[in-house]
Amino acid sequence: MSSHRILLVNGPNLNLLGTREPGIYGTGTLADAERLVEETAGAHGFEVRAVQSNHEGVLLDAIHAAREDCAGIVINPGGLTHTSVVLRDALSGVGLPVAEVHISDVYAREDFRHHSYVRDVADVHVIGEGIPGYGVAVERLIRVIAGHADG
Ligand code: CA2
Repeated sequence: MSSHRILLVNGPNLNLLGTREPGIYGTGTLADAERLVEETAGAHGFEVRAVQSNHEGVLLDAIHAAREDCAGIVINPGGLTHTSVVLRDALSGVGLPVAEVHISDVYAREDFRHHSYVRDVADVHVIGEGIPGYGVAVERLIRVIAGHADG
């Protein structure tokens, strides 16, 4: 492993966390999620680069750049989970370990949220555990980075 940095990617609308829909997403904010990932990763000696964007191309550029200096990616793609072949291609293209996170239980929601283009290019899946799920995801991702196949 050449790098001790993790890329944290949050997709469209996740900047709205904590402002609306607390019944689905809770009351925590994007800053809370980012802090949790930083603290959890930091305890294992990893730095975090956090990116949130409402623009797909910005997310793709961040994922491509991770190839140079990151050991793995934690991503909540937001609604792009269910629509984006290009996001999936970017993740498989960089070849880093990936943890897919969803705050809500997408399988208990509308049918269109049941399919994920990211699912089978991710090594770790944490779904429906709220904001604490980001901490679980980074712990499991670091296990994969360290060479434990089961995450
Ligand atoms: O549960 C998740 O983490 C999701 O990735 C969140 C996405 C949704 O499209 C996915 O199906 C599941 C939506 C993020 C939007 O977050 C908001 C937060 C507060 C208010 C409005 C939107």
